[in-house]
Amino acid sequence: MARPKIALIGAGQIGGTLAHLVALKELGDVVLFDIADGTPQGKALDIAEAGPAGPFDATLKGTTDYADIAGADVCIVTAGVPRKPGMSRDDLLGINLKVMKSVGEGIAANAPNAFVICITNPLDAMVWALREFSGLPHEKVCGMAGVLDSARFRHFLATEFEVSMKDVTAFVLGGHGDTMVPLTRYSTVAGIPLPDLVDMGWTTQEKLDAIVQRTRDGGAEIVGLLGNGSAFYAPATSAVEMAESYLKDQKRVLPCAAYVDGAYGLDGFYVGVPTVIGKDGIERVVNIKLSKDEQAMFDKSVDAVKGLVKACKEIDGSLA
Ligand code: A3D
Repeated sequence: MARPKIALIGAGQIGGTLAHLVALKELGDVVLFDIADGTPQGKALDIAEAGPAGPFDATLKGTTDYADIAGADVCIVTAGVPRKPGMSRDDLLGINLKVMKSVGEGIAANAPNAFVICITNPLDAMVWALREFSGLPHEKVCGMAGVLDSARFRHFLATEFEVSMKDVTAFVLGGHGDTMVPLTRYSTVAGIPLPDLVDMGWTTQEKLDAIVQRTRDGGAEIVGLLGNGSAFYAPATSAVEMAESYLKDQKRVLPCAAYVDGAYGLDGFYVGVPTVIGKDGIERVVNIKLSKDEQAMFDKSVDAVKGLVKACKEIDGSLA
């Protein structure tokens, strides 16, 4: 059986890390695409040369020609520009919207059966635009944010409790931005919800509130430290977890920016929700019951995303 083909659209910081992870995990052969001639070819060759020592078997090709992604099983999109210190994700909208148009058209023409994972920011609006430009089925186009946001939450919690990250689960809903909604009562250590752990004296409500805020600001914290780009190791690892669930039909329950039609009071909208990812793409949206406060936070987050989608429509008339 032929190995799966994984196309990485954008060969920058996240794209290069994705290629390395995909190869190390032997998930398939990699095509790295970018408009900056030399970058995808150089990174593909460098990673291919790591194969013998890895060791891993995978072919890697760098390209500036969309024809090379033909027949890809998975496309992971990071093309565009990242944030600089002081910028919000939303400041990237105008420039990255144009990039989504060319990427959407390139995928539609060459890899229309792929499962597409968008990472480009502002995430929820860009995944919506990418779906519109590509015309692919909604269940085959999604965005990576929730896995990263909940991984950050889990990391902070595991550090606070001094337990293995493997035993910490976390639940994050909503758009990928300052309005994201980390849900403490659905986040646990070995099944024990966080509010119970506060009652048990494992931490205080104040410390928990600070961790929730740090999770919301997780991207900005890295942007501030790096000074010239945004996070890439954790985002790439998170997207690979989603791609693996699709390729191996694992049916993992993972939060991601998915098309929600009917659940959460939404009719046809991309936002972060828990989903089941399997061989058919986003196979299910998990519709949990929210408390009044949680629903209010979720609605605020949805409104922020709606504002960005509206801005996309104003910039590009073909989206209206
Ligand atoms: P960077 O290292 O700049 O890589 C982006 C690459 O895209 C560069 O190599 C560009 O040459 C390339 N590119 C630009 N325009 C095009 C085009 N039209 N077609 C193909 N390639 C193009 O950025 P990065 O890898 O650090 O980040 C990529 C994106 O991910 C940015 O928009 C970030 O804001 C976003 N990001 C999202 C998350 C989420 O959790 C959603 C986290 C971190 C970064």
